[in-house]
Amino acid sequence: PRTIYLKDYQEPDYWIDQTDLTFRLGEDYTDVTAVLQVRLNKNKQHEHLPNLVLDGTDMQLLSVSIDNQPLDSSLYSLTTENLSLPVNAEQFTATINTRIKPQENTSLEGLYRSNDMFCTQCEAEGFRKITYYLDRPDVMAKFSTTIIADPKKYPVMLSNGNLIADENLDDGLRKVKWEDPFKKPCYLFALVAGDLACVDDEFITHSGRKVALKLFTEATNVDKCEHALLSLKRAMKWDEEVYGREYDLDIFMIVAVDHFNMGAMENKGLNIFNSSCVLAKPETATDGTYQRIEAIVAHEYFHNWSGNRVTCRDWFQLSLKEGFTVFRDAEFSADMNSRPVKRIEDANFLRTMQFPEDAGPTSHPVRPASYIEISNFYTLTVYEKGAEVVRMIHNIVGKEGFRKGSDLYFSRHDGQAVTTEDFVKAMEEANDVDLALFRRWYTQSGTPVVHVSDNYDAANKRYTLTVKQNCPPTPGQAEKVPFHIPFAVGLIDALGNDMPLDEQGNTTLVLDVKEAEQTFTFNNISEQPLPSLARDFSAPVKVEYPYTRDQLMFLMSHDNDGFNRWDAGQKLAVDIIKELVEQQRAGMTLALDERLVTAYKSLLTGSSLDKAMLTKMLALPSEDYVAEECDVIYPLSIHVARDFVRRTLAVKLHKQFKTCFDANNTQKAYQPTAEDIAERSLKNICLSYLTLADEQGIELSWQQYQQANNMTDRFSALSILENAVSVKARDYAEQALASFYQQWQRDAQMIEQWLSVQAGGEYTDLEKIQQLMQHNAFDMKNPNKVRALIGVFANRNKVHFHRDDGAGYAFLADQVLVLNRLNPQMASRLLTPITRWRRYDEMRGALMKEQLQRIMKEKDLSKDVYEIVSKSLK
Ligand code: HT7
Ligand code: ZN
Repeated sequence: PRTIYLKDYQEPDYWIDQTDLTFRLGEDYTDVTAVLQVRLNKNKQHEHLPNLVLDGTDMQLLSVSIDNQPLDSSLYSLTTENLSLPVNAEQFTATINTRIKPQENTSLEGLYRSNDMFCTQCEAEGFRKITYYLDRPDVMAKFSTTIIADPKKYPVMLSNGNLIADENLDDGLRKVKWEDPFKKPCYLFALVAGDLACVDDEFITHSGRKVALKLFTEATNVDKCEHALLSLKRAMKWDEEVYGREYDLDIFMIVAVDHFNMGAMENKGLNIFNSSCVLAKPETATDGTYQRIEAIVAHEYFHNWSGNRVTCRDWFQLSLKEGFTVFRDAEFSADMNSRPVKRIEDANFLRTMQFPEDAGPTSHPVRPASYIEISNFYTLTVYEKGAEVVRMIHNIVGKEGFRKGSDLYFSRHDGQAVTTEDFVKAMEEANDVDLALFRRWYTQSGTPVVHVSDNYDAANKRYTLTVKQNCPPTPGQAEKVPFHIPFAVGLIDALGNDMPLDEQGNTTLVLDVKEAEQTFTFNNISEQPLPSLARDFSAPVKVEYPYTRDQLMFLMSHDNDGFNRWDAGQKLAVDIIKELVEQQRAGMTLALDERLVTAYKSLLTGSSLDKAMLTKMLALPSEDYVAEECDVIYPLSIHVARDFVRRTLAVKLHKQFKTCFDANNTQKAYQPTAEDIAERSLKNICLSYLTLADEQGIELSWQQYQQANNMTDRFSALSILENAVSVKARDYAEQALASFYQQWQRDAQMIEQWLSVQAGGEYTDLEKIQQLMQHNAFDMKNPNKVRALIGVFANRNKVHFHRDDGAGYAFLADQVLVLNRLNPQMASRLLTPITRWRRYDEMRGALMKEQLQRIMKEKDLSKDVYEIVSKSLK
């Protein structure tokens, strides 16, 4: 397979100004007519008129004509990837007729079927499976879409923009026409046809325009639409208030589909959502689902400006829209819920999931320099680290400065396809700042490590911090130059108060770290302080400072920065768990440092933290995060060590957990408000500790499972029971799973939950997973089911996936090979856990590598899988 390089970018030879599509949707096949108004790109030098080379794959070409003159097949050339047409005028009309088979399309790219409906997914390069086209984001055209289909089977027929014609044809078919007044790249094209119910709402924009909001779903789900519509209206209002961005069409539609490779897609005026990311009602959705829906609905809506009105020049610029939009949705969620808790969740996610990517074989910069298959670059680096890069700019230029920069960016580039460089330039120019060094965040991969040492000179009341940065080598980047790191610092006195750090009395200063080594001096510091470093996770870096366990306990109860207060607890727990991992590996009896018990006790009894924050503080670092902090990963030892800590805390603090549980077990009517979500999360974390302590805890969970008035409480109880060891708990778990299935077998999202709670269960072995794959509930062609069963098993069920004989890895490789043919995007994503083989103990590393080599030998490897496997073996 061919590697594509950013350095080779060139404008296209031709532009397409207008694209008129006609779809005849049939049961066996669909015929597509594309009428393209093509114009020579005069920015480029041409000695003669080059051929028009269109992208296209997996379809049958029926006919082509240029300016209404049919072209004989001897006049054009056709390969499995391109159609090359001769050109003899600077402007012309190309008409292309193709036949496609959505019914057979299991890749879920292009036009495909989900249950009984037709739908599309064109980002990144799916449009080329619909018709021959210049499938690249810098080619922006105005589109019209005509859909002809049987109205009995497909009473709803949708596309981008506004409905401009609707007629019944003589042959019993119906024809509708949609027109999108905004020019767009083809990746934002969408079509949906099916027998769908619609829930209507409306939004009045800042300037008084009425926008019709429509959420389409299968009729059985109309009672699950309210939350998404509420979230949408909140997002529309927030974007007007915070960014001055108003919606631009008179209609905004969302469609829920069951078969979808990712969460959702921001097609202009017609967002398509994975059902699991849009549908919710209290009986079936957990608090986590409610919050995820709010965030994803907002994310896709925000793309209307950051992505659609201003789009990407090429796919190397993906973070231009994704990093910026993730930053926008994170700020929205912070405003709707708890800001410090959202920051903790995001930073924790980045450190746990993106840091390993940045240190692994597929490590790449936020703006990658090359790719084989662009679908492999919808990564945590492009999305989440990209959002952190935007956040750093926000912090450097300040809130008002950022608004000035975004205003300039949107007005300067409206209707254009641009680069991350254009974004940074707009920020620079609007604020008169120099971001020259800062740009390295876009081009260098890897996670910088910041080593901090300090010195207090009591005689001169002077405190110095010496900051050294380095970034480990990553594939293709052996040497790095220093990053510009905004490093937010506070100094804490012996009583736990923040010290003033400058004449204005500021207690947090952002140090501009720009060199490999720098020293910063603080004067008038009256006593030896304890530093609070990288406050609010001010940069996506690892910070090394030799805190003692006592100092971490002090920060846990005194740091005024919410993120660092939480992080002190994480650091303390990681340090203790790592010590236990060593004890376990040495065959010693495990002994827990009592200080962790003391710290947790004071959290439960004496702290003034709000409930959401307290829940975060009471959660131990995940096994994945501990693994990330280890030089060599011994997954089973980490599991045993962490489990030992949980059980010891559960027993020693039983009384405190019970008191906290009782105080928060208020049995209110369900509402997904931030306050109630926090209360439920605190209650349920207490319940999980109580269940570890004794049989009474197990009875309490069983009671909660049976009596809960909402899915958050019911599902928490189910998952606690599913992971509890006693015979009684196993019996309750079995009963609960059976009744859960009985009740919800017709609800797709509930079945996904049912599969995932089992897949991650401590007592679910590989044989049980294989049994579940044969169950009616499972479907290899449905990505949600694959993620829920196979994905959760490989990523969360550490005990059974990492079993000593390597059968877990062989199982994963088998499934990747099946998916390689059905759905390559899913196949390559599923591979991730074994690509990190170098991080594991020698035995496991070798077993994972063996499976990668086996996959590599497969004859028809997709580009998606080939790229990931070959990079992992390099
Ligand atoms: N922009 C959307 C990306 C997306 C996607 C990419 C590849 C394959 C399938 C996909 N479905 C959606 C989603 C987003 O970030 O908003
Ligand atoms: Zn996005």
